Amino acid sequence: MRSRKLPEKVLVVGLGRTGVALVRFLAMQGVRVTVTDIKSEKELESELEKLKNFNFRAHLGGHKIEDFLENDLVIVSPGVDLKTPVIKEAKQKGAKITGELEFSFGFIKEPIIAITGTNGKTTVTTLIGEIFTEEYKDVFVGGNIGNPLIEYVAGKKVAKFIVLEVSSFQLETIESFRPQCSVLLNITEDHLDRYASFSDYVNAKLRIFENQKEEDLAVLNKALDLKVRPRARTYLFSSKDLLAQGAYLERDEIVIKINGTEERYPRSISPLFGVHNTENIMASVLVAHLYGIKRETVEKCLSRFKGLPHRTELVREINGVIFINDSKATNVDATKRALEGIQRPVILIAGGKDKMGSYTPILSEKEKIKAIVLFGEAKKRILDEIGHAITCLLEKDLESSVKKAYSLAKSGDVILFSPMCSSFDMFRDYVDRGNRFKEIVSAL
Ligand code: UMA
Repeated sequence: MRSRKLPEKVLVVGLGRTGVALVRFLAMQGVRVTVTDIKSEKELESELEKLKNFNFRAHLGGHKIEDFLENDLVIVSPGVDLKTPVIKEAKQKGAKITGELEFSFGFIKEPIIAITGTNGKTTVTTLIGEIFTEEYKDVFVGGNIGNPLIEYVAGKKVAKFIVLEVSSFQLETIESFRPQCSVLLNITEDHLDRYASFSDYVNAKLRIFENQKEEDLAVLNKALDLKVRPRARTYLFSSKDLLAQGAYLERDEIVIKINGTEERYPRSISPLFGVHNTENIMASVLVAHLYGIKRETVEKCLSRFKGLPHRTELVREINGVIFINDSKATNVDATKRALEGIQRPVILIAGGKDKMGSYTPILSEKEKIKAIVLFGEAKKRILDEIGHAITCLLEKDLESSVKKAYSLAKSGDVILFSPMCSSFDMFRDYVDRGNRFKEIVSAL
């Protein structure tokens, strides 16, 4: 375990994955740790079970200002909004507040490759992680992908590289976090239920570059029209334009040009479909080349990486109707990208918790959409925004939506479950939601 001087008393806010990992680490270090969560003891049964051998205090069922003020440090989970009144008050009264990413970074000496973007970041983190692991063996792959960086800090293994998916929520609380290489894939509307405006969301994402120095690396999508340029040496990738330096698509080849060298990979080497995945692959291969990774390693990893569950995942074919699970599509742009990659008539199943963005971007794909079956909290707003242009049918839950979609489908059609919304109105998370979709489809 890596160590450094720690505060005596720490408050952890939120007892999800991040909170559990933080409490474990802090308790192991002998810190007096208190955890607070708005959920009750009953609702947090499984999290508390994971901590039964650790020494800590739990103040559940709400947050109390005293907890924030009597601890030396407050570490908030990424899902906790810093605009929550008790946090604002604590800040005003002088509480020291940080996030898990910044706190964990204080223990790290190893080079970090950090990946952010609205969509594709888990795919790119996994792919870069696979390529680096193939080449260097000892690599930690984590972050927003599911295993927070503090788990690495708490462990015994020393990695040569850390490949980290970072979210805008995690970046909101950084002060010194400095990746050696930062990757920004794309930015489109998302999380407008948390941010006051799109530009607030963009600014949170751009903080990935904040502490980088000239000797660091930045990999960016050329399509991003950024107001600020990173201080780090910047390399672009583009699925539209040819570039003198960086990564681009020329006919059916991905070209990587760095400082006078050129490598070409056939696009077909990867089984992942769609322009969005072409961009994900270009970003990953560009990073691999910037770190001098061998071509054979890149080729091997590209050809064997079949993608991740819940991201345009083929589930089943029944009577010529193809079912695709894209539960991870929690914003409109992700759904649009999934549709762009499908060349057949589509019956779309969508809906869930509304993140208050616009749903109209989906209309660019309306020619291939036969109907949209809607369920969940956001269904009425989606209907109001796009019902004039696409047939929309309202259902009460996921099961009735799948049955309705199947009743409308003909051989050759695709039923795409790509919700455009987050899952929290009816499910634990997108994984739970995607698994439920697969169960329903299996039972048809
Ligand atoms: N809570 C409070 N007070 C509040 C709000 C929430 O106590 O005001 C509590 C909740 O009751 C809950 C806990 O906080 O018990 C949950 O904390 P969390 O939402 O931070 O969830 P974690 O389980 O810690 O997961 C987080 C990330 N979640 C979010 O950012 C919302 C996970 O990303 C990440 O995998 C994990 O840390 C490990 O790093 C998920 C995600 O949806 C996949 N990320 C968003 C995205 O990808 O778009 C950003």
